[in-house]
Amino acid sequence: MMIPRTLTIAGSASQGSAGIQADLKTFEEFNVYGMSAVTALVANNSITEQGVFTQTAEAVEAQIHASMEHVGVDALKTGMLFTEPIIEKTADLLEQYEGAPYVLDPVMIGKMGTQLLKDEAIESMRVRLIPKASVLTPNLQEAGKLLGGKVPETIMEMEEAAKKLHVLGPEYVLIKGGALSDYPAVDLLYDGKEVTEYRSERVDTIHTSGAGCTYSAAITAGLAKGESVEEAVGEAKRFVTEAIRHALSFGRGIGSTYHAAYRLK
Ligand code: PXL
Repeated sequence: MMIPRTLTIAGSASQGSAGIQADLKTFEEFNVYGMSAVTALVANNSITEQGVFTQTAEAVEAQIHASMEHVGVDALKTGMLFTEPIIEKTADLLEQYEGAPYVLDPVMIGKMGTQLLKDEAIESMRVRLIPKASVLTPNLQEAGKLLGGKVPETIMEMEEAAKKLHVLGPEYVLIKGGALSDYPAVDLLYDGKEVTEYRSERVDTIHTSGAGCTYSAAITAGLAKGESVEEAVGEAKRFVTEAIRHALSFGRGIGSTYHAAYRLK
């Protein structure tokens, strides 16, 4: 039997809410085969991300080769990449194995404030990876950093940022407005011509750890199945909204999105 094959190149979030744990759980929910290349280990809990233990670019390379050569990949995503050498290596390998749709989630800062991408690596993400992306999925803060400007504060500013990010070379930009607390949860998808709006009601919760990872993993799963970007984003938005609505309030701080909520509702 064959099922669509997906790969996440991302960090391990020990708490289980974000990173490769969120990605693999989400892939399973979409009935696609999930593989991983681990870039770093983050020892996190609901209060703090305590330690970041990075992997070498060679370790990441060996893992990516294993998936690409021995199984094959129908769609992939990147999450926390952390260092410039890891970004450079990932970009080299994407050139070598080009073809599969690629979702770039430009993970920069954890919910508890830990830096998950080194400042000096932002330029290499901009130059080497963003032009290769089928879909770039920044939140507002990440959009501001990638553009070297201010963080968008209105839907109009989100639209401007999406258009500027598109100039960097991805096929689509999906800018996520979850942090705009005066609005429903509005995300904008821009393909270079048209802006499509995806809207859900705002769920009143602080327990959103892993929401961005889950969203981009769900989009990756849809693309692996051969869906269009518009279809994959629509389904992923519904999936992540349920994961947030039924979030799990573990610990004393920020709890986890519930990756199985969509199936169980
Ligand atoms: O949610 C962002 C994120 C992504 N990847 C890893 C993380 C986190 C947040 O903690 O630990 C590995």
